[in-house]
Amino acid sequence: AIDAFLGKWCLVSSEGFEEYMKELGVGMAMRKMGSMAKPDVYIIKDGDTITVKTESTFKTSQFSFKLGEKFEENTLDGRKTQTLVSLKDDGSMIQEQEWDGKKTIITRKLVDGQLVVECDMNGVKCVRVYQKA
Ligand code: DKA
Repeated sequence: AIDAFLGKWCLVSSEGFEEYMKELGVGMAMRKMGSMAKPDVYIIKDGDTITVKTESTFKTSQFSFKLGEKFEENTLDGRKTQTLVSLKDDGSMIQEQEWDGKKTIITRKLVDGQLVVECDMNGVKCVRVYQKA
């Protein structure tokens, strides 16, 4: 079921990202760069290891995981989180990040062939849409 997520994706729209980053605690300089970046995201599978690589002129980073197994993630904005990625029955992929007693959830789902990424931190939500390259 993860297979539909695999490939190269290009950001085509973004709503509420600035506010979401602010709620995460991202500083102003990085928020500016984050808002301007139009990243390409590669989702790759090798056996049961999945890698999500985010590439932009501003920064490139990646994380790898196995579904249902907690791991330590170093996020683009420099947080070190305990992260768990799982697949829900409806086919969406849920990434839960926990750090310093805080928590954010990033949900990825496929809608009409596009990858829709929804981020939620304390109810501050953002939606980013990617198109298959
Ligand atoms: C995405 O994949 C968004 C994922 C959330 C990134 C949060 C931190 C970014 C700071 C520059 O489109």
